[in-house]
Amino acid sequence: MSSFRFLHAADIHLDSPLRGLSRYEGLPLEEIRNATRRALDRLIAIAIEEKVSFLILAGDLYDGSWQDASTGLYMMKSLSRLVHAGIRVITLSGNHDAQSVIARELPRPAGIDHFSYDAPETIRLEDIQVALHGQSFRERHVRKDMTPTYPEPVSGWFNIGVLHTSLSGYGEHETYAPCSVETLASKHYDYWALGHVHARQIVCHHPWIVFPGVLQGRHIRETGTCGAMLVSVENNTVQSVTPVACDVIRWSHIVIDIADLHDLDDVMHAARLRMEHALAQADGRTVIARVTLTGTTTLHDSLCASTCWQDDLRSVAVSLDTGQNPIALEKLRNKTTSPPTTNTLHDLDTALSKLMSDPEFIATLSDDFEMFFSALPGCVERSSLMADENSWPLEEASSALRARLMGSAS
Ligand SMILES: [Mn+2]
Repeated sequence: MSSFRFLHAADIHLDSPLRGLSRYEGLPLEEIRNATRRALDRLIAIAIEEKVSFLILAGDLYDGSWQDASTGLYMMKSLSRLVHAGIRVITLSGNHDAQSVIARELPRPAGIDHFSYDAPETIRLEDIQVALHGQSFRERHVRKDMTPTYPEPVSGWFNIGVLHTSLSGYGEHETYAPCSVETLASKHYDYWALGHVHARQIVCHHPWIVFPGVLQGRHIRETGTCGAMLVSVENNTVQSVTPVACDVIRWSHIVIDIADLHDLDDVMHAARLRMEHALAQADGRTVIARVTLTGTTTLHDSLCASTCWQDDLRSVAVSLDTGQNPIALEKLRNKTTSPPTTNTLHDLDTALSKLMSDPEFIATLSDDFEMFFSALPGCVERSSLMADENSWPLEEASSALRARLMGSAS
């Protein structure tokens, strides 16, 4: 029975670009370019600071084949620092860094263990009696559940399953090595160190099934704190699973409903407050924000007519830069709508009246009604829905529509 701590991370996607940024003056490009490397630096620093026994990287260390060897060399240099500090490293390949995807591999120094591509295997840390079970992806697309062939737990030891998986399906994440909480639980391991799903999530506490999430958010759908999980084990029992932030750039989606604002100055003021809040939340990190304006407003037309407000908003962002904690704008979205005007209503009403007096239009409607009636179950009498054989309920429909339109304007 031993006590130790370890770090569980996944989805580093080293050197993958941060996406969706439009270039403009004031965008900290250099900082953005190196974000995934600096997040890895933080992970390494935390591992050393926290004196963990080992680090698990559960797949997608790389985003795909390297542009050049420097990506792989940076990873090896970083992990070697842990080895020198006496911290073991256990890595696994996922879909993005499957054997068939990464054109070449660099030799790994002793102290870094990489799960086999051929079959599930057990890596044993004898001194602390920890058994890690796992298998790397050979091909990018793994469609079958990999867990049935995972080894039996080592009795009396602390057992960890390492797996890159979409579990039973997670929204936008493609299906890889599908499995369920039940199949994972049936292996009788103590902790499942998963990777692939980029949103941090503790799926289950008995056993622990954990996605640490992406190490550094890379686009506007990866907002909020990103990093790794610090796991504390005492007498072979997990005491705590604590998220630790490793990201150096924080993505934030700021949605502002401007329905109640009167002019663009008010919009800028509201945006400033929200940006200040995002910066305060980011704890010294650079923030990349998308600002989306919503709501039904008379400002809609002027927002559409000019792009000046976008420059104004960028200017607000730039003015918040204290020199160490900038906020950059990824994109500005105008999703406001214009309130219906009396003119629009009048136009609609005229169009409706015109249609109702158009015999051709009435004929097509009659066909629709005919289809509707023929689809009704036999027990519904046609006569209960129509005043007489040749009168469709058109007047009722059009006056109901008129009433709705007038109602929305008031
Ligand atoms: Mn993946």
